[in-house]
Amino acid sequence: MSLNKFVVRQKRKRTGAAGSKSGTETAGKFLKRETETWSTKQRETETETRSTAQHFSKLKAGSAKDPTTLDKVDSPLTWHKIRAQNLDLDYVRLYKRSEADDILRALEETVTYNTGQQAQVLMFGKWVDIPRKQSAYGEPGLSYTFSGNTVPARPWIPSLTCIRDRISALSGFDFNFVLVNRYKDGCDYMGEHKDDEKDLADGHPIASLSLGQPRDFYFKHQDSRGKKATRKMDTVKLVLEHGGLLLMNPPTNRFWYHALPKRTRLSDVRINLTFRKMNPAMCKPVKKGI
Ligand SMILES: O=C(O)CCC(=O)C(=O)O
Repeated sequence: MSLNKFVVRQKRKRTGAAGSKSGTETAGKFLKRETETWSTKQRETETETRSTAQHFSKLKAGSAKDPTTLDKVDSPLTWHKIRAQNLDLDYVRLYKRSEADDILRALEETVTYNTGQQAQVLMFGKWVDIPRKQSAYGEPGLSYTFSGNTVPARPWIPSLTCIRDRISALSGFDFNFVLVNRYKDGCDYMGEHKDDEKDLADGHPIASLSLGQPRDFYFKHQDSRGKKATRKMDTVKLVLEHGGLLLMNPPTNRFWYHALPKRTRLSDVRINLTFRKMNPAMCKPVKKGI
């Protein structure tokens, strides 16, 4: 399928989480811009659409489960491969709307978010509140350190393990940690960053599941950022849908920054789960008392 057809098809399918009108309109506008931008850069960014069986037969030998087993479970899934230089993404609408609604509801009831210094990051020498709510769950003793903040893993809860296990079965990778980000509305956001911290295991994708308000998401190559840019590379833009799973495969996070920008007119909640494989030997010790 050509890139244009993919984007247009995505546009037709797009609806706001829980039918949000504001979400639908904003996502629509974003995609209209995208259709124009993306059509001019087909040579640089390629997308490809394939079934789960085709998708896994293309993964490196040994890294994925038997594609025939996967197909029985997940045959309706359609994967989209998005590539640019050193960028390798897979996107699939993993959960249908009613399933995603149930998961979002369960997470709203069961996830506990960090407060106090656990909910802050160090920016230019000052502690500032994270512009969203955050938490982490995973194996005992694991933590994730970024921007001066060490987020310890709370013990796994069933509402997260069932998603983790589904994504593991589908991708063939195991995950021992999940970072949970909750955006109360479009004023909450995540700034440009790379997930290239030392405590992340090498060679492992980060699996990002989106629930709730669809939001714009973009990738910018490290050489093309800001005033010190050394070359011009197109920004890769996506809309992350309710129930959509994005796999950020290596080496994407070594070269590309990503961000979830503010969209102040959007009013609905979004929760994002990034399932990760942490390297226990590199995790900072966890302080007691969360
Ligand atoms: O909410 C999102 O989709 C962004 C998540 C993200 O960038 C991260 O966890 O590193």
